[in-house]
Amino acid sequence: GEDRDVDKSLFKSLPERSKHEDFIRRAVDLLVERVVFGRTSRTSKVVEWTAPEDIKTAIDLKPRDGPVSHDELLGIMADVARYSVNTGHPYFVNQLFSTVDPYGLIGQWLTDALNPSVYTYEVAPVFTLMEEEVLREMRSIVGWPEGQGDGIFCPGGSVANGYAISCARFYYYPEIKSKGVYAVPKLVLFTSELAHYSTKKMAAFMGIGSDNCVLVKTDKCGKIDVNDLEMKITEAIEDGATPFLVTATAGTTVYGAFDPLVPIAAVCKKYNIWLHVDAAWGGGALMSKKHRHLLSGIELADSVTWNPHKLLAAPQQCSTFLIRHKNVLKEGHSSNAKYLFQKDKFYDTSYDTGDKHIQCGRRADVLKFWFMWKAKGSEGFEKHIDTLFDNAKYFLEHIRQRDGFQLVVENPECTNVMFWYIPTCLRGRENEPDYKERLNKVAPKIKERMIKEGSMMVTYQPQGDLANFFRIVFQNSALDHKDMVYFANEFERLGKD
Ligand code: ABU
Repeated sequence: GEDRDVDKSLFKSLPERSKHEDFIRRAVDLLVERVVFGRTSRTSKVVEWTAPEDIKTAIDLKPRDGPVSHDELLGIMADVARYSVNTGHPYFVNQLFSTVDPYGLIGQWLTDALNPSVYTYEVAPVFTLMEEEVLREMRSIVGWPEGQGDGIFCPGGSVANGYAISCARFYYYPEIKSKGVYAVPKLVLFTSELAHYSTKKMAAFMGIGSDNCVLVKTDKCGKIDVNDLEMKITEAIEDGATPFLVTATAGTTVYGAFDPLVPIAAVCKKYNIWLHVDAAWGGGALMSKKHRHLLSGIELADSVTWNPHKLLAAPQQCSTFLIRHKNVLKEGHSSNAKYLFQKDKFYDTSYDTGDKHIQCGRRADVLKFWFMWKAKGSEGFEKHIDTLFDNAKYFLEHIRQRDGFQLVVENPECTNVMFWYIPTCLRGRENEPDYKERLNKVAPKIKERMIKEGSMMVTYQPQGDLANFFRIVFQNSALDHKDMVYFANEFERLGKD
């Protein structure tokens, strides 16, 4: 009965339980009032910019020998929130993640309150089954019949892209698992010059070597050049190397470009190469009937990275690796530790799914996403995606018509919009020799002003020969057209000479 539940709770004795219960209730109130709702109105600041030395003064960061009181802890919580970036603010459009979804947040809190580690069914029964169901549904949305295959939640898109390398390599060369890189030919993989840096990084991490991650040219929209891909594959073969993987991108990090998956899949088939699609960013568009054509051909992939914490706005971190081949993850990564994955348990041990991961202990990232899915349904996600694309289109059309804005990519495909803001002092001076050098300084200056005022957060970057330009990213469907006008006005205000 209830008494037994209390005995089994976190708290050993009643006085201690009361003490902790009081603290937790006050802390949750503070979270709700000050963090979740207190800082997300459009009139509050996105960030309270503070220099490192001032944060060090404001918050006692050093762990101390003695405990501090609950009141002090609550004060510390408020300070941590105050000096942290308010990523749930509507004007935080800096990154490929932003808003804190209320259902996602509660799912995350429930996860943390349960404190699971998803490796065996015995310690994570619900999460194990939830993962199975959600991953199957995601595979089915990708387009694999009946959601066939396998998948995992993993710590970020970079790691998911690493799993693609590992699975592809194991698929062609199973001896890699025990004999290592010494037993296989010189392997090369291919991705576009605008793909996420993780593929190159993972090639280095996995002993393939970053030089053997060949970067393929892109066109002016940021899409991979399929002719260049095929040429580079044949060159590698002529040089005696063995191409084994192409990582295409569905939604590149900066331009939001979608590589043409159907012709890439044809090249992969011709040369017997694994096709991985990094849809960490763009994968969410699969939920929309209107926009899923952007990923057409994804069903031809051998594996896919798809991060619900990006376009679908699940809380950080929620990242998946999906694979069409049923047993490769398990066979490629299992190590059968007997202290954890005992085969003589009383239940069906195929539910002990942890051994297909390279991690041991693992957060249950599924619940927050599952809970959001339950709360909104697939149609809620579809509406969210359609709103994001609509806002991006509105912003694009708006700045097209305003003086001082110049687009980097005329027709961006995703919800990233890239542009230069040209202050009046630089307008009409494009042909002057120091124009690019001066333009290069504009974005960092505007960024400094916006951060110091806390009025919005938008990132900038150079790209190849291009001077620093802004990339605004729409990932929060609580924004509306008025916000789009606000952003343009802000660039104009902050970009005054
Ligand atoms: N994969 C992380 C992307 C970071 C960003 O541009 O928001």
